[in-house]
Amino acid sequence: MNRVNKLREVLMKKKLDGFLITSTINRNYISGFTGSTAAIMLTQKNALFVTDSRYTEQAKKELGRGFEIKEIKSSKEYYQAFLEVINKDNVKTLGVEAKHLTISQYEVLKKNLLKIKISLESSLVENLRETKDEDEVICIKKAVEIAETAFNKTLKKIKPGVRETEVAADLEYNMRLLGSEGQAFPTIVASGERGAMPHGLASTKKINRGELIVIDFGAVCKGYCSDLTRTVGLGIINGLKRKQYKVVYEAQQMAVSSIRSGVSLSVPDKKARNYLKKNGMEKHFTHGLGHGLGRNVHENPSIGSKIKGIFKAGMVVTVEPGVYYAGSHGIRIENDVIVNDKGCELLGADQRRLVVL
Ligand SMILES: [Mn+2]
Repeated sequence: MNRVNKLREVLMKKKLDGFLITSTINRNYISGFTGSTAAIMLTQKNALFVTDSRYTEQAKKELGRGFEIKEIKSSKEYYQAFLEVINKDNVKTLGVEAKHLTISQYEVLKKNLLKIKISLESSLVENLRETKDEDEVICIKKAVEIAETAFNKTLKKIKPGVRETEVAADLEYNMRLLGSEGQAFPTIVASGERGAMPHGLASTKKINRGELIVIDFGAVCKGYCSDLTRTVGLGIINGLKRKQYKVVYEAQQMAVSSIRSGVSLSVPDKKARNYLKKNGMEKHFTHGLGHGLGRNVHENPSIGSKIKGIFKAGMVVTVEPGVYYAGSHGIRIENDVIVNDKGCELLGADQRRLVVL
């Protein structure tokens, strides 16, 4: 079943006569349109795609079957186009994407669509996006491969006195050369005590001998992201840090081996946390274990000890335990996996040994 029909089934279950898609990513997922300005009004009978003259030709090329394209000249005409469908299909309750509409867009919508009930919905399309089809998996695998290859090249650039920003720039450059459409998110390079900030963006700090460096990065392939974190050392790394690295790696492996379709989303986080606890490190693991990965670098489902729901085959998620020691250092190891019925497939290589440069 195609994505439009899957969404129509959801609307039926939710008793929504229509659904307005305004989020760029959801619109792209449902229709194939890669442009930046358009809205989709979907009902059981119609799929109206409203855009302006900049995108009409592009929409004709990109849209899947079943969409009717309407070109408008001013933003007011959006509402007239919506109203036509609303009247034609007798829409009484219209779902909107509450997470993506601004308050002012919502106000204008209410003012223009006086007669109908507007229902604030969250995650209707996002839930469909949780499980990936084969084509999507190919893109994510490619994005992982690009990120890994680029990272292995960048490792040669990490030397005493090199700034974190230089490492980030080199990594981003290498990913671009290998075909990445951009960065999945701003690259994190956090060395020494900056590593204790889980999301320490690359700064102008110079990297010194004896420091661990947390590098979190991702490539983009056909709109799909990868998300990897590597911790590497420079010079001589003491035994305690090496021990901690080993524990984080083992915690990650335990989490990975617990993932399978049908298992609760809370299980791998608990496995990792318990193992860190046994080693006296769990209070330094200050975030959830991971998250869904796709068109957004963070998408449904979240993977944490308090998250409800189960793993489904086709989900792509990150597994990223980390420990953070304020004033000293941080360690995080992140890999991406695809869930299947027997377990999960690790994308790219795991990082068993601490790489020391
Ligand atoms: Mn991540």
